[in-house]
Amino acid sequence: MNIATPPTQVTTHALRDAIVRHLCYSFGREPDYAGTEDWRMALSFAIRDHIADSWFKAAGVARREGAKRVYYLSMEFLIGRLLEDGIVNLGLVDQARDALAALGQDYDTVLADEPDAALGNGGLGRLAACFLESLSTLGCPAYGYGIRYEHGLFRQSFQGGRQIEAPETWLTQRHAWEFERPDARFHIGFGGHVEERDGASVWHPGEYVDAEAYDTPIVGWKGRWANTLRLWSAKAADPFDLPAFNRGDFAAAAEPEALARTISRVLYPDDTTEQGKELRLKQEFFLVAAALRDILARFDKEHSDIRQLPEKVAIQLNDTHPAVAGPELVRILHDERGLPFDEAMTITRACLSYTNHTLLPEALESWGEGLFGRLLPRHLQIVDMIDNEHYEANPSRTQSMRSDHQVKMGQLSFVMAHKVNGVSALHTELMKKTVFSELHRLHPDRIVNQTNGVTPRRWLLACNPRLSSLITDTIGEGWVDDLERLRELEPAIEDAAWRERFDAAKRANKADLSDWMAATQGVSVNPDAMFDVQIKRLHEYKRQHLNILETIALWQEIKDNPNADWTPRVVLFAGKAAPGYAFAKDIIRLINDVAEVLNADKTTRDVLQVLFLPNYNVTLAERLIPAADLSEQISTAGKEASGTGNMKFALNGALTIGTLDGANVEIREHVGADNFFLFGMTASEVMERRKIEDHAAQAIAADPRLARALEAVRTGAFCPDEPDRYAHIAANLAGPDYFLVASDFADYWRASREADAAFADPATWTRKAALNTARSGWFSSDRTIRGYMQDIWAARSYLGQ
Ligand code: 26Y
Repeated sequence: MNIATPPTQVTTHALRDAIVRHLCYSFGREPDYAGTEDWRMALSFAIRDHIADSWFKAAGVARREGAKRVYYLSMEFLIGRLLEDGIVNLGLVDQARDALAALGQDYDTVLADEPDAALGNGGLGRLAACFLESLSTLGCPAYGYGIRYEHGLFRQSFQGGRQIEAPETWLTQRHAWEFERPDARFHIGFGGHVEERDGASVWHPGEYVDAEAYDTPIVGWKGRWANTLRLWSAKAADPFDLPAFNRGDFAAAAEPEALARTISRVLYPDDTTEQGKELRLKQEFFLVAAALRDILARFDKEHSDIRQLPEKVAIQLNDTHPAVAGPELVRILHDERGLPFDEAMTITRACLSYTNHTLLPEALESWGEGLFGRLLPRHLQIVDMIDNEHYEANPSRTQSMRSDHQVKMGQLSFVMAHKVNGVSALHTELMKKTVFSELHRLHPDRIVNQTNGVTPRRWLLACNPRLSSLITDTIGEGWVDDLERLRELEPAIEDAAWRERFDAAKRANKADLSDWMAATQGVSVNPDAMFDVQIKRLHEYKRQHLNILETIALWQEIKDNPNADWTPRVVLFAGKAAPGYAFAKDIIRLINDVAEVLNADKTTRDVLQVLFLPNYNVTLAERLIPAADLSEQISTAGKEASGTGNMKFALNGALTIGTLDGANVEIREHVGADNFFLFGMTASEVMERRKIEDHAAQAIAADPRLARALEAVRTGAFCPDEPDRYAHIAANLAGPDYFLVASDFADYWRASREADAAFADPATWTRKAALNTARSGWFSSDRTIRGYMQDIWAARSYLGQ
């Protein structure tokens, strides 16, 4: 096979020729008649050719070496745009920019044409995408398995301040990265019955849907390795009902196709409540069944003894969503391949491991046994066998996977995994003490921690070229795949001239963001103000309402005393609320209403502005994070499993204002307590505080600022046309206030004013900001993946083989 020149040696000239060749011969367009999308596709194909070379080489090495593969099963991959990622990782930024310029095209315009693939809700999906990139950077043979949703996360807009959801249509634009694999297609069964024959059980599904693979190569740093993201698309097993068609019943003829396709039609848009939707369980089994068949087919090609499976296969469950992998693999090994049940269990457990991403009770999946048994009758039997086997040894059943006529996916995952991990140190400790306390007592070595990380290629090198060049100028480019080397910046931080360069990079990023907001939102903001940013899914535990309450209180105080020396602030929000989560949607509307009033207030708007940017996605995050001064990580302690946005901000030189929650704890340890604005109760103080019945009323009575801000919300100061619009929010915060907004308010205010004072002293601020960058190296997802490879997967790198 002819492998092309190593990517880093690609010349501008060669790349330009490749672009033109693809434009003409892959897309049938002459350069003079090509539009931006044509150029984007042609450039993508030219880049993809080089990625494919790394990809073939990597696959060849893995096959030749009979390598152990890591399989990351996830219902979500929030990959965002891929073109810049590919260009940056291949080291072809200058060549691509120059080649396009030579063709009369603007690089940034062409890159901006790519749709943002939002096949995920938030943190869990984005983590999966960072992990794939790190697995490739580290040369660990791996596949991501997911679903090729036709519609990703909904598109968000605002009407009268309210969130409006519209379907996301990434696939209607041309997508450059995937290869359809008609030969990788499996029949997936659902329903039917179980037949007992000669002491064995045979599942006869009542219906079938086909899973067809689409492969996207994911290239690592310097193109040294590329792994595969394999997404399954649902197709009708029997595409067409010919007799119906011949009868003239065309709708009935097309029905099998339409029914089958609903499985991969939309991403489940809810990261809070499990509504027991049958379709969701179908999606989960569809992913798992297709992935396991694929994994076993690859194993069978390379090996003959199924008992070797754990030596060659590591399967990671990204939360409980793919948890039916446990019973499904046991079913295949026992029912189909004839291994004794015990042995099937041992092999399965040795292959599987499970990551927990939340302790929120409402987000822990469980299925009614009626639904589960109807859709997966044999699996329900196997779940009961697993449960019995497990509890024969351990008679107490308080954390059983089978209670209240439910199948509990968290417990099932725990029992079927050889390792179970949390995603930050605090979260892992809380797992041991709360949801999994009994199982942890039975299996004290099973729970391990792997604190999350983010890929520095996307989240610093690509999204923040100004800061990246300063870093590379200062310490060389070794930091890109050895992020802890950012520590080498520390001596430079003591140099005032260097700090000025750091500052200039941040200032230019902020100016870019201001220009973009003026152009797209029609709002102009002061780029010298502090950019105070909270971007994440809307949820009461994340407490966007704490932020807006504090902003209201600040506005009221500025109005009282407009001539005082206020630190100018631009408070930015972005994030989507689950369509069925009314309270979260009301918080969005409140923030938009507050923004309207504040931004129109001539006495305050020079020092305080508020903006909620619509349609938060990966691309918007890449724009906002490099321009942020202050990162809001203000969840109720004990509720945010880790957070990963918090890491991206620190890495890009923003200071965190935050609680001791999730990975904030570790970020503060790394960057230093002086460079972090800490406030609020600890997780254990939170639990104590909740025992006080009128905790909110007490907090409000003790804090006139809070009382006044809440009163403004309650009486409709921001919505005079409908004064009681937010009365329920005020009532909640004055009453049950489960997330302790009122109780943390006073300390949040204090920390916020400390941030103001620090920002007013630029030399000090810049030093703190730069120290955040220098000391965030540990939060690379390369470090996280090394941890999984060692502690969970027993997998290795094949770089240089
Ligand atoms: C049950 C179902 C509808 C569901 C779907 C999505 C449940 C949960 C989710 C998503 C959870 C999620 O994104 N969790 C986040 O995972 C991040 C990566 O580990 C963490 O950083 C973050 O704290 C956590 O909220």
